Amino acid sequence: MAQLRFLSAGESHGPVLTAILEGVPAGLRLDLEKINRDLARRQQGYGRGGRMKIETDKAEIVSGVRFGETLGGPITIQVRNADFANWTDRMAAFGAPAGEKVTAARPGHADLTGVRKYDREDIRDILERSSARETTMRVAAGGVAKQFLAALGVEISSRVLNIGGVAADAEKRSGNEASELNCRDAEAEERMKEKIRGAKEAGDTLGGVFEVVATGAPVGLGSHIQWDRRLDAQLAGAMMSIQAIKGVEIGEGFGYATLPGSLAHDEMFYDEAGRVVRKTNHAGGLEGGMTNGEPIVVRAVMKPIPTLMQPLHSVDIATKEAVLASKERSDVCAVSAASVVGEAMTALALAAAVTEKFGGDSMRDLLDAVRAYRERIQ
Ligand code: EPS
Repeated sequence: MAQLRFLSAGESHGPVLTAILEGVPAGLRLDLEKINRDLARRQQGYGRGGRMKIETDKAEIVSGVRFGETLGGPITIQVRNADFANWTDRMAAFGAPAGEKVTAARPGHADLTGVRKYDREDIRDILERSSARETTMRVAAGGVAKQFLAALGVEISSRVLNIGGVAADAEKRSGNEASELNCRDAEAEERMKEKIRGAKEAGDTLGGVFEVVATGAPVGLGSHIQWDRRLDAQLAGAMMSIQAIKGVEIGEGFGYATLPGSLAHDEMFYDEAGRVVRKTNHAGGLEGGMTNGEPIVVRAVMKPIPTLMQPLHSVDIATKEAVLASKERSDVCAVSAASVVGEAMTALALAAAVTEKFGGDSMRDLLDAVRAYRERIQ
């Protein structure tokens, strides 16, 4: 079975971040600049911290691509951490330990459970890997998946819908493209920024909601046949795996709780050409765990970042005393960055479903298979 899979490696302040993406068919022409544009979009966002002034993330592809085309083998992508220059002693792979241990756990972070589970004495051994810096590699690998999907006519976009309780007008689906928060509602964005400024002054942080939409996906990705083959489950899992995400909904999602069945489902009609059309998309493009041809709509909620400049009550794992949680340089709000990561995870989940259904050796065979299938179900 063709499988597209992805691993990331690297610590937040280590020398380099790496992704290995396997299962991309041979013969896909890749544009490195497009990947780098997404990496830059992930770095932007009102409310990001000082680290983003240090980094200018750029992808280097070191395997699986030759003369701009994929070879069918694992694609290895690397992004260097510019900040490593300031951490060479504290993040050295070998040599004597340097730097003070982090011992005050942050509520809401992997810190406490991580040191217990992995038998570490320094919370840094946990936070370096649990850090959302890792999402750089999701965006890099997702950038390849996006270009793969684009060859089939699938386009993926995102927008921020809520930050700290300030909601955007969900009807505004375009406009305000130069947004600093990836928000299509310019007026709401100003209020979101004000809210972020207020949180920063108070030493606090904010979460929010973003939405990812994928259009043009072939009908019938995923399957109703088995629980783990349902694409909605795979998409939800992919989205939920993003650091700080605490809830995911597809289409109407939690809104279904208040709708009667008569208003909840997307009625089917024939158009003049005899094609099945829908006037609504409550299902968010997925019925029975399969794509139904409508736009795929996934929303996720991100909790506020757990690193607070006005720290919460916590415990010190070395002294066993009550302390305030550790303060590290961090972001006040990273919801717009998470929305770019959400695009990448959606792309990776959809690309895996495409290769599972249509095979994954060469782009020529895959595109032929997609074309024949689309003709059959017309
Ligand atoms: C993060 C803490 C901050 C963020 C980081 C995620 O990093 P630092 O500790 O170096 O200031 O900037 O995000 C990124 C580096 C990134 O690329 O998104 C954390 O603890 O999760």
